[in-house]
Amino acid sequence: MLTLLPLLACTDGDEPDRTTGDSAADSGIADTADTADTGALADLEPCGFTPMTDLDAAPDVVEVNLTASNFAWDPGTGIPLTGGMAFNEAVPGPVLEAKLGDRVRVHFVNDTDIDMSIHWHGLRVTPEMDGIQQMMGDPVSPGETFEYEYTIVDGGFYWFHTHMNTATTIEAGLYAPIVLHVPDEVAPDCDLPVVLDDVLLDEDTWQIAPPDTAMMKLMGRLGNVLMANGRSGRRVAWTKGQTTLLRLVNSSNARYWDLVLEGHTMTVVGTDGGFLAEPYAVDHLVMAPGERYMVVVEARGEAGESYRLMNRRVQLHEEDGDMIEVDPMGNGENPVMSFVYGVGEVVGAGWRQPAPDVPAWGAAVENLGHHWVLEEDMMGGTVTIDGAAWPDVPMVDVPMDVDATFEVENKSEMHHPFHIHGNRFQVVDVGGEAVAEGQGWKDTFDIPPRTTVRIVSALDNPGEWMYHCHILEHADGGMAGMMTVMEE
Ligand SMILES: [Cu+2]
Repeated sequence: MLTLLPLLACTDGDEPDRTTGDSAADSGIADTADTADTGALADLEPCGFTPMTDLDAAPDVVEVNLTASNFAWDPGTGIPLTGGMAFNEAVPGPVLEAKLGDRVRVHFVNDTDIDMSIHWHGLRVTPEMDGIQQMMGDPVSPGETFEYEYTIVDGGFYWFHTHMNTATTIEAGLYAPIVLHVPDEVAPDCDLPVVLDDVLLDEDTWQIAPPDTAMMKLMGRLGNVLMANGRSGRRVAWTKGQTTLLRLVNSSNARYWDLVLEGHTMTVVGTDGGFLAEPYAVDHLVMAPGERYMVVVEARGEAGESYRLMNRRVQLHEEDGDMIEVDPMGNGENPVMSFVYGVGEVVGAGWRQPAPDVPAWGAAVENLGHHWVLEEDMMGGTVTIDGAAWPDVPMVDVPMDVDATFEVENKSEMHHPFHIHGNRFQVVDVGGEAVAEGQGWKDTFDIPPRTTVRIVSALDNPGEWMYHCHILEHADGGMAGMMTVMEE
């Protein structure tokens, strides 16, 4: 039944010869025209990225042009998606690069045929620039422009995406990385954003499958093609000895990734909101939709060797009323990208952990800001927070500049990735079990089924902020509310 994914596995050497619409020529994350592992090195992408062009010469100002448009991009099948959309004609969109303290100006043009707003996921901007006020009141309509402007107050790895009809527009390709440098960062040999995504294609037309079924609205829309940086099968050049910083984001509508990198240890050096106090090594990494991790990898392989970045988690997606496994290799591997060693060896830059900006809170904070309850009624087909669906979820009011805990209780049988705009948080405990020290700032975190997660925040960014499940079908279906951080 599922014939698509084996074709896209990057270990295959027998991909059909198709004319490839090169979708990512301007993405900054280098593209390759050939996904087949031919053994040739000529098709390898350099390890790194090119940021969006900065139009302002001032050292502390980043000014860029950003246009959303209908754009047919190729997810690696060789067949461009006619229902696709893109920022600056690239999927993912071009990398927005800045540094702590910079003023960022984005000249946004909506060249699509639907209303839009841009959300800078994880950035502590002002409410007017967050995309939510526009969503609720004055969207950027087709043909219109909007000037987004904000100051960078956090370093690390973030992303931006549309925040209207998100389940449709993010599936269509409207997302891009944000790389924010901190002063004491030592540049690694390779700094590579990797956007993990999936897209659900109709297997007859190889185009984006029709709108969501009732089941998808409850279970989330899981794709049948897995992609890294907008397509399957990218091959990235590595050299023995080099240090790579992988900036990972899960932009999938609903898919949880369980990421492994063959033959290499990943050392987690940062999470959603910047660098950790204590890096830690992992052999796999679970990422909920919306989450980011920054990991460092030391390249230890030999010339000619190839190592796959894989999703080992098997999830089911619905197709013609049947539940289908996305597991082309039949063994939970699901490669999406590979790293291929060239000849030679370098003395790498190594990695020096930048100074973290993470207070040690722990269980000391007693002020309960709010206790949220997430529920999902499978029979009624509804998802709710505090017994209601957007826009009827009661407003949560909390005072500014007060350390407060929040509890998110998941009464459903599904995982929900909970995302809060405007203020950053740390996870204190999950199901009553304390999270180990070294935990960094988060803006998105998994709430396991039948579990309560406790988080803590300093609530230092005032205004009305949205919070919601980052399974986009749940967010669009009403699992979303607003919180006011009130200035005295
Ligand atoms: Cu959810």
